[in-house]
Amino acid sequence: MIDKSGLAVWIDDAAALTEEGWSGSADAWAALVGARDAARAVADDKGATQDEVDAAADLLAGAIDADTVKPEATLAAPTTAGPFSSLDLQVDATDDRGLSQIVANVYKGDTLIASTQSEIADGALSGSHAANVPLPDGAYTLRYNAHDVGGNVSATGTFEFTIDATAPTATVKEGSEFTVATGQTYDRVSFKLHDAGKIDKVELNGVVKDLSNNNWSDINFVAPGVFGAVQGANTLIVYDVAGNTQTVTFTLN
Ligand SMILES: [Ca+2]
Ligand SMILES: [Ca+2]
Ligand SMILES: [Ca+2]
Repeated sequence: MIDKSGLAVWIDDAAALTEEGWSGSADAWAALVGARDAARAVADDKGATQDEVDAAADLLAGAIDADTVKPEATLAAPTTAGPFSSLDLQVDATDDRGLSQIVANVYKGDTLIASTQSEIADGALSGSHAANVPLPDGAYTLRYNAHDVGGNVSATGTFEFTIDATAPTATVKEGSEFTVATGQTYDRVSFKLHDAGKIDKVELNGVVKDLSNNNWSDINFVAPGVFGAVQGANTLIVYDVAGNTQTVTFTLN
């Protein structure tokens, strides 16, 4: 005697489900419809064996029990809008059943500039995707999400940031009140500093002088004993807010 009672229960359960009410992926719904129709055929087949009945019931049960819960993706980095000399990103994700992929794409306006992703092995319940993306100077939008093994996709998060990959400039200021040159060396020297992404600070022979963050700045009246300056060779490193540097060497008398 073939027992089809278990199969009948799963068919009833499947009949109660509608595509409109289905919160899972389209692929999972298609699999459910296929399993449901196959189960009905087996139920109607008077010649079906118990193995065929049990297999149809298992297939339908698995399709009904599909993963219908979306993963969640969160942006771990960046945490500020920059500017950065390049993009260091990290997206963390979790899922109730298992992740398959985490994606982070960089857009300029509506144009995709760079796509990065990590495959998550073995359906791990949590995962992380990190990437470094070199980009030209400008304003960008990061869009990121996570996919689970059931084909569900998390909400897509967005984050605006700017890139400044251009080093600042340092120009010797003219005028004897600022700069006194004797050939290739100086009694004293002053610099005009500029950066489109704003000057942050200078470092003179390892001595850091923080400057208010502005596009234009100055480092004036550098002479031995001032700001870490010494007689002989000096090294001035100018930093912008993004961390790009310009190194200037000069000799003081
Ligand atoms: Ca899921
Ligand atoms: Ca810059
Ligand atoms: Ca500063």
